[in-house]
Amino acid sequence: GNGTTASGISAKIPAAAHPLAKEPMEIASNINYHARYSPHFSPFKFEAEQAYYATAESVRDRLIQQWNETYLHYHKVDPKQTYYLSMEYLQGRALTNAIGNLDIHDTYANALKKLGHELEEIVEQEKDAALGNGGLGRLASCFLDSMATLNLPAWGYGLRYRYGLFKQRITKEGQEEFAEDWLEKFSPWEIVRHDVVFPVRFFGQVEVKPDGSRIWVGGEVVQALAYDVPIPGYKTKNTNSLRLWEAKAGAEDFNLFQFNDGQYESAAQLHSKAQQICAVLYPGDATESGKLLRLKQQFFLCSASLQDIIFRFKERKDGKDSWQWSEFPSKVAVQMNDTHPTLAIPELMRLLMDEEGLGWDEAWDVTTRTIAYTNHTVLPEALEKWSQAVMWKLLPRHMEIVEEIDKRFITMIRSTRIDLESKLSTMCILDNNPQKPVVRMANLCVVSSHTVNGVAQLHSDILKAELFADYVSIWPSKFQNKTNGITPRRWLRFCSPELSNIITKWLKTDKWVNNLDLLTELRKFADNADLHAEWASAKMANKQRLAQYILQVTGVTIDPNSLFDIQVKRIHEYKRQLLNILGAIYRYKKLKEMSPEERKKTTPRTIMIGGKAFATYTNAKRIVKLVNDVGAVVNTDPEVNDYLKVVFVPNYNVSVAEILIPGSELSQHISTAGMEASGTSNMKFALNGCLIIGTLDGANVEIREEIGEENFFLFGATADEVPKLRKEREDGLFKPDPRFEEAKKFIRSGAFGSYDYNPLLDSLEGNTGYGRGDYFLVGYDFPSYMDAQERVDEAYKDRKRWLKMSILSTAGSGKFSSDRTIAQYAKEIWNIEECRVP
Ligand code: NBG
Repeated sequence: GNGTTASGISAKIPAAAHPLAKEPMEIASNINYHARYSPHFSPFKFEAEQAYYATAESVRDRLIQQWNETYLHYHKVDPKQTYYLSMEYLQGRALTNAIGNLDIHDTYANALKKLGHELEEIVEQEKDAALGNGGLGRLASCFLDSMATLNLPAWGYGLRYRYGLFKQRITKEGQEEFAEDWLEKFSPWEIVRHDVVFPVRFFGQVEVKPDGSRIWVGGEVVQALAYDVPIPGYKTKNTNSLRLWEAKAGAEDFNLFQFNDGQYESAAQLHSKAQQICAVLYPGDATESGKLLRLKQQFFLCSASLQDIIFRFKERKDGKDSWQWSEFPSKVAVQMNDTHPTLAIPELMRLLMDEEGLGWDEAWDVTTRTIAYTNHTVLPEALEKWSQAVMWKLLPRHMEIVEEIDKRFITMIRSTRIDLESKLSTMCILDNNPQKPVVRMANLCVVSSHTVNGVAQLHSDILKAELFADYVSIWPSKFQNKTNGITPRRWLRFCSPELSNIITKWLKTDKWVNNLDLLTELRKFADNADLHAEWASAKMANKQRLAQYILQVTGVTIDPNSLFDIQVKRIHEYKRQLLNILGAIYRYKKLKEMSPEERKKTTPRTIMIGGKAFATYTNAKRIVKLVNDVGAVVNTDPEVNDYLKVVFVPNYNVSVAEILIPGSELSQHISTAGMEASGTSNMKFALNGCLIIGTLDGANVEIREEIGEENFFLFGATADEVPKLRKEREDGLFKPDPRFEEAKKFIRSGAFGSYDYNPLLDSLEGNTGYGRGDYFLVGYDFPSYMDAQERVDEAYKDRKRWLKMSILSTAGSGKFSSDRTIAQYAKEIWNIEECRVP
């Protein structure tokens, strides 16, 4: 009926390329064109997968058009530009986001209908681009969206990992990891730039030239090849770029002689070495693996990106009158996303001195006026320290430069701040401890950056008061706060069209999508019965969609009328999924003890927990196993089934988050105070009208301020109480709450199977020490957590009150737009301005 032929591709609709098509018919023929003439599959098929690739390619034509215009415009205007260096980007899917930002969603949906397909089904064909571990990588992706939306001349730089974050499967043993092949077929969103190639060297030695200058020679040289992922802004022409580097060896590196001699492996040795560099994303999230390959990856990103930046700087200066290197910082801002790209500092110094001939002072001035650093954690295991021996071997010239930076820093302190002499051993960059000499990357960043920022107010305060306190006394104005944000496009407008339409209707404008502060207007209607009805029906639709999904991936049926309670994030002891599941266990036990009449008075709940555990993080994996074991018992217990379900959501990623978050009513952000730098899913949940149960940690503090303390279920110790509480615990002064003891005992009794949970439970007992002796204060916070949960149950019974709180959560979320965050970075750190493509 829709005119498709046996070949699947519509014969009635012509195949023609219209990169700028506006009408559904033109778009349909554009999609048809790609299905026929960019064939990635055998012809005669036009099923969902083929339709996805053809659709994506037709959208890509438009993105390329805008990208080219953007590049030319920036070239002509030559504004100062920002280069965001990050080892991680958690982009997720691109299709819905692209057609949403280009404002062509409905036209594409119509066009696909003409071709016999539903857009909603087509978009499901896309694999997530998961080139990141967690919040840090997703933040980088939200930032790219905001930079384009705000028309800022800004680029992302990263690596094109062959295998991104692993795929998680749950078996009887718990979590298992599998390689996720996001490039299995190919990605239609990347454009290879065969003309953008830079050499990157490793190993080798430093030679001194007759004039005394130094030069790095020898070793291995691989080529960095650029792949551009276009990043469209929302309802603007500006389309920026995420440039991902791939490592390649050249034909000259292939030893034909050896190959002909039958030595196939050694003939292609350099090729396989090059391939290893971008083979996998390193498991990062708050743990670091001190691997040579990881250091190679970091240097590869920094070197390729800086060569590209310098190339572009010179290119734009070509043909103009004279220019100076001292102008570089007025054209270039480099932002380091955590310490992973720290090598940008010595690499920029090296390029300026050894390649461009600048002296130390001039190179140092340029470097320190260009580079800024964002810190994302205070966890000691995540503060990178590289072995000096490894660094000397891999990057001999850079180590000379780092030594010199350190030496000059120490001299400066000794000559100007003798009072800090006793602090020097922790402040300097090289830790020369003979047992294990290391380079402290965070110290190198602080010493060499013009600005250092934390990612939420509390976190930035802690940085200034503790981790970087001694530097604050030297450079008080170097330290800033930039509270994280999320893009309202992906995290509300596109993932919940239902709620978005209601907001647009009540605000009488859709301008909130890129001016999120407008949401405060919703406060006026917080008690309006009509809004309540609409709000509740949107939430119900999203809950039903979520229930469908849960059934499909876990086989568990959940009731959309129960309270949907979600905790999704990487599994880590400091994030305290263990507190959540212990609470669920206690709830289960109490339900079992109740009479059927008493049970009927409780608030039915569905607790969903999802997240990946780092493959070698044993306790995190035990937590995953425990959640699954509890679910297996609770979900098949007919006595409690109508009142409680516990579901582990497998393989949590960006696309799964886009289903979970809109359907949530309560979410848990319950880290030990002072340990979660910011958190960003808390912002996504609140924006979607989900209430938060949480501690005073990270951005929770600011969320609570914005949405009102009466709309936030607060519990737990505060960050400043934590050290004292740990000490008390250590001194045996802690008296556990009987509910806490009861929950642990219940697990030990074998209620959830025979798996040995003692090591996990033992981590909640005994003397404190990092990672044991209840360092994360689960026991201390348990009673106040349970009390807060009771307040949740009560509040949920009052529908009106709950809906009002839900509306006020959304209404108070304006501050947490990444547009606000990026506007602040642009003004207060980068000093860049809008450069709108006409
Ligand atoms: C993470 C923090 C989160 C924060 C994100 C983004 C690292 C090193 N840090 O709290 O744990 O939201 O960064 O800033 O991954």
